Amino acid sequence: MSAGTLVVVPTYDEAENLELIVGRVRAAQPQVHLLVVDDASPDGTGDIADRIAAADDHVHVLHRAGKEGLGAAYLAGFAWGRRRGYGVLVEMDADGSHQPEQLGLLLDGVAQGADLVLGSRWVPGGSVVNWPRRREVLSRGGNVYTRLALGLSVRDATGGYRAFRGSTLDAIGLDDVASQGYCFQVDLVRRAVGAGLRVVEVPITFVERVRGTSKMSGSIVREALWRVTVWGLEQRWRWLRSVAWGPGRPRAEG
Ligand SMILES: Nc1nc2c(ncn2[C@@H]2O[C@H](COP(=O)(O)OP(=O)(O)OP(=O)(O)O)[C@@H](O)[C@H]2O)c(=O)[nH]1
Ligand SMILES: [Mg+2]
Repeated sequence: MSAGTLVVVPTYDEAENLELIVGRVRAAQPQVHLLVVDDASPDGTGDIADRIAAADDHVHVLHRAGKEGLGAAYLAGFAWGRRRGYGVLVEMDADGSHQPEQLGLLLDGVAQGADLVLGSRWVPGGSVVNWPRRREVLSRGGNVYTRLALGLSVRDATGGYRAFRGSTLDAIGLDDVASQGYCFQVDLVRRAVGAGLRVVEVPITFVERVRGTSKMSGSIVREALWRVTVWGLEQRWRWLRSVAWGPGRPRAEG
């Protein structure tokens, strides 16, 4: 199974979307496996996932006790996949925003040697369909701020359609990842870049969800803003300290 690919799909109240998205992934890439990570959705998404999994040996389900956010769901899904030896782990939303028909672009990037492939709305060729203006402004603005604060060169650090080589997840150390929403995505990119791994962006077309409700909230945006700011300040402080004292000087605080 070490060469296998696992698409991790976190779900919270996606009853209207799940069957559709699983079917599209199965049709687009019949060899890949899917793991639905459901946080006890009140609308019965978990039961739908169980029913699909019972009829298809490429579909698996991880049930969690309650809603803990996107980041925690992905960490649980990644751990599940790594324990079973999957060599490539993919993040994909259940709401159809990440088109399974474009999954091949991400997998090609890994096959060509990338450690992390980001599906990117904000590189040439990338786009969003049916997004309200304010969402586009928020995403573009958030990405500009992230680039400036963290010195990252990627154009879309907040997107959630990406493929990780398994060794990438092992290398970046997931044990102390605490962030949840958009900043979970930023955190994983910054760790991969910081570890010197090969991060590439491929253009995707992001389609606004047609069914179900968004879990995006003001608190997710605020969490991203303050965490990115703190990471940026920490980076600058480390840089200033190395300029002032040199990298070789032992740290007094140990
Ligand atoms: N397991 C789990 N999944 C979640 C949680 N929050 C969101 N999700 C799922 O994560 C994916 C992305 O969530 P969305 O609500 O689409 O959020 P978004 O894509 O940032 O926002 P929109 O663009 O407005 O849809 C969807 O598949 C959700 O069902 C959570 O707390 N637990
Ligand atoms: Mg969405």
